[in-house]
Amino acid sequence: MFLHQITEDDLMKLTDKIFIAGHRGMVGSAILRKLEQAGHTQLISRTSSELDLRNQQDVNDFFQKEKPDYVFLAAAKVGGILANDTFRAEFLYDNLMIQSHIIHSSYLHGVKKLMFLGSSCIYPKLAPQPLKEEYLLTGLLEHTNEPYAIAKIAGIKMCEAYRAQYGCNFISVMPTNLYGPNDNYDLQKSHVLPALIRKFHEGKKNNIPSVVLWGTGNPRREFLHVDDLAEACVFLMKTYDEAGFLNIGRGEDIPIKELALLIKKIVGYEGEITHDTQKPDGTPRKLMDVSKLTQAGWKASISLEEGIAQVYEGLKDKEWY
Ligand code: GFB
Repeated sequence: MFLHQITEDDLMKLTDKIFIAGHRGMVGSAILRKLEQAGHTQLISRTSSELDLRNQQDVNDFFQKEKPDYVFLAAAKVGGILANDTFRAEFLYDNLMIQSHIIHSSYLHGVKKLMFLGSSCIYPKLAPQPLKEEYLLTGLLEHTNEPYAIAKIAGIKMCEAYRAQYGCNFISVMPTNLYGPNDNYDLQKSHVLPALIRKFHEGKKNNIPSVVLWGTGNPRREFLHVDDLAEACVFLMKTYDEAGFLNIGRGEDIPIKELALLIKKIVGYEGEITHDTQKPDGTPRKLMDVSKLTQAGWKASISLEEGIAQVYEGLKDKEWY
């Protein structure tokens, strides 16, 4: 399919077939909710037991059969800093396989438009802040999540290459750290925000005198609610057709130790906070420059405090609650 002048016919219609890869994950389920709320009726999804995205033949057979018009590539093997550093081979192999098979089959079967979702960890560990899209590949990556970052960078480059050689309208977006419904609360594999909500809650419930924070608490992180991300993704799928990828964030960050105090307050935990400095700090900072996104016409709206309070409210069904 050759990239032609984008016309009215190319805009994502409510009756177009849309494949959300990774629809049970935190990002995929948020995009699915947004599309359903907008009135889209032809939404296609497969669980990982129905379709192993690491199997090229199965992915191609699926595209052959379903012929989606649009694809949100939100399927990935994801995790926090410890999971990334522990399962390095799986983070590289699974993500390379999943994204390569979906991007290639989307090309073979004439998908109108594909959105590839990456992550803010693609940037060099010590890049200037806030992170501009042009800083990609200008320095060494953070060791703990290098396999995942390399896979995501390969996905960006694959979308660019398929646009250049085949005229595919494949776009890439790089969200900052995310939180929200369907997050992972496994204390070894999760990201910091859900981990601290669970630790402070269990501390309060079981009267535990102190909660352990990994690392020094000095790194800074930016957090975006996944419903904000999903809204940005649907907006950009309808309006953004350029070659370059886009950062998606809120444009402000917080030191981990302050995040801990905020979550402690929201949960109502009254004990102490101690530091396990044997655990890695990871990247000192990864604040996204969101000026390209702002120019594209989208801005985040859910504040960190209201977002965390809303997430905490929704956890009552968890077995550890
Ligand atoms: O969220 P997190 O695991 O991932 O860690 P990254 C962020 C910071 O929080 C690190 C600290 O400095 C952690 O040491 N932290 C403090 C904790 N307490 C905890 C805790 O109980 N659990 C966790 N997990 N962290 C990830 C990348 O990096 O960012 C992924 O590894 C992905 O590939 C993701 O890019 C968005 O923000 O450091």
